[in-house]
Amino acid sequence: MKAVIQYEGSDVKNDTSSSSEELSKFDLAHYGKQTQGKFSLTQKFNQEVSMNLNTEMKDGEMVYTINGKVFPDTEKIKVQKGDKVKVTFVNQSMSDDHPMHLHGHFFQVLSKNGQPLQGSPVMKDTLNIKPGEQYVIAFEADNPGDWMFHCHDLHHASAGMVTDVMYTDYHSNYTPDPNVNNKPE
Ligand SMILES: [Cu+2]
Repeated sequence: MKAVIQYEGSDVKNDTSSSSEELSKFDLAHYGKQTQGKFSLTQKFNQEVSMNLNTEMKDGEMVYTINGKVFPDTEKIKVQKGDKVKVTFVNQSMSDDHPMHLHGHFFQVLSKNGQPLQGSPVMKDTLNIKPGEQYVIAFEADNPGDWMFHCHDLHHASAGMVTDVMYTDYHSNYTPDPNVNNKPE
């Protein structure tokens, strides 16, 4: 889309398009200077989790699965405060992107398609995983609660691609109002 900006009362039209300019693509695997991040691929983790993301037909409906399961049957990630958790995402869908989003935490991206990140450590709370891609990320369980971990394509989330990070030593005293028709996705 292009829009010409012209100020009220002015006849000057010197706003030219820059659409032919090639802007460099952001590549998170080679962005900035390499420095020591919070996590590394070679360190010890308390847990290593695989999340295979897929698009499947189940009972005649298109669903979006984590390790072949749809929420609430997906495996929860159970943590204790201080745990360091490594997660490997693989997008097995033929044509669906899965922007995976973790509530309440930031994670570091450690590798993309088996290649360790070469630039600055990249911290995110959402990472888009394209079909066929594999990423390894890591986070520290430093924020007790029950947190959603889900695809941020909310159509995919509502059709299954949701799990939880649950702190085993945390108990919420919050009771949702049953009269509020709240759909968490
Ligand atoms: Cu998705």
